[in-house]
Amino acid sequence: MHIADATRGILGANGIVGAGQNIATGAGLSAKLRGTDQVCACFFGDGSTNQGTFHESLNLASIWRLPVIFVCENNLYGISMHQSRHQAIQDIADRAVAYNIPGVVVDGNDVFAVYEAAKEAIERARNGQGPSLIECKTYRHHGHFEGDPAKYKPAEEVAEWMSKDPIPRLINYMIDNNILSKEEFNDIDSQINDEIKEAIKFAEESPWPPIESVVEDIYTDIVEEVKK
Ligand SMILES: Cc1ncc(C[n+]2csc(CCOP(=O)(O)OP(=O)(O)O)c2C)c(N)n1
Ligand SMILES: [Mg+2]
Repeated sequence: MHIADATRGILGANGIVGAGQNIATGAGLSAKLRGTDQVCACFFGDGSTNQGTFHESLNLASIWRLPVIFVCENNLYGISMHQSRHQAIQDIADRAVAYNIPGVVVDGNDVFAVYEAAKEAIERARNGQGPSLIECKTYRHHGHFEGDPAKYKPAEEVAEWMSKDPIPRLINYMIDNNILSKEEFNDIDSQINDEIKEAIKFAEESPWPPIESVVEDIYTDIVEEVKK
C-alpha cells in the first residue's frame, strides 16, 4: 500500500490523509527551481480534499505555477462516510476555481479519458502554465480495509459500479477492436497468475526478518536498547 521508490521518482505514500499534496507541491517547486521538465503527479482521495493541506498546496502551486497534477480519485467514500455526508459539493473539480487552475471531471474508470486529461495537464505544466486538478470519478469495490464488511454501501450502488469495472472494460475494448485476441489475453492472465503464485511462495518460504530490523532506518534511542 505505502509504496516508495526514489529511483523511479515515486516519493512515497503515507498514512496521513492529506499529507501528499504538500509533498507534491514541494516536488513541483524542486523541478521548477532545477529547470527540469519533470511533472509531479499526486494521487489522493475525495476525503482528503477537505484537509487544509489540499487548499494550501493548490493555492501555492497555482501562485508559483508549479508543474503538478493533482489527481483526485473520488471513490465516493472516506472509509464508511459517503461523499454527500462529508462534502456540500459533488464535483471536487469545482474547487479548482478558487485557485484559478483548470478543474476537470473525468470518468476514472475509462483509461483513455484519464490518459487524455493527464496528457493535457502535463502539457500545461511543461509549458509553465502551472498545476491542474483532475477528478477521476470511480468507486471502491470492496471495504476500506481487509475484513471490512462494507455494510454502509447499498447493494445496488455496488452492482452499478461493478458493471463499470475499468479492467474488463479495457479488455473488452481491446478484444472488440482487434488490439488483443482472447488467446493473448488468456496468456497474459495466466502469466500474471503464475507470477503472483511465485511471489506468494517466495514470501511464505522466506525466513522471518531479524527482530532488530524493526528499528532499522528510524531515529530513536531504542536501537541501542534492542541491541542489548
Ligand atoms: C489526518 C488523518 N485523519 C484521519 C485518518 C484516518 N483515515 C484513514 S483513511 C481515511 C479516509 C480517506 O478517505 P479518502 O481521502 O476519500 O481516501 P480513500 O481511502 O477513499 O481513497 C481516514 C479518515 C488519517 N489516516 N489521517
Ligand atoms: Mg475516498
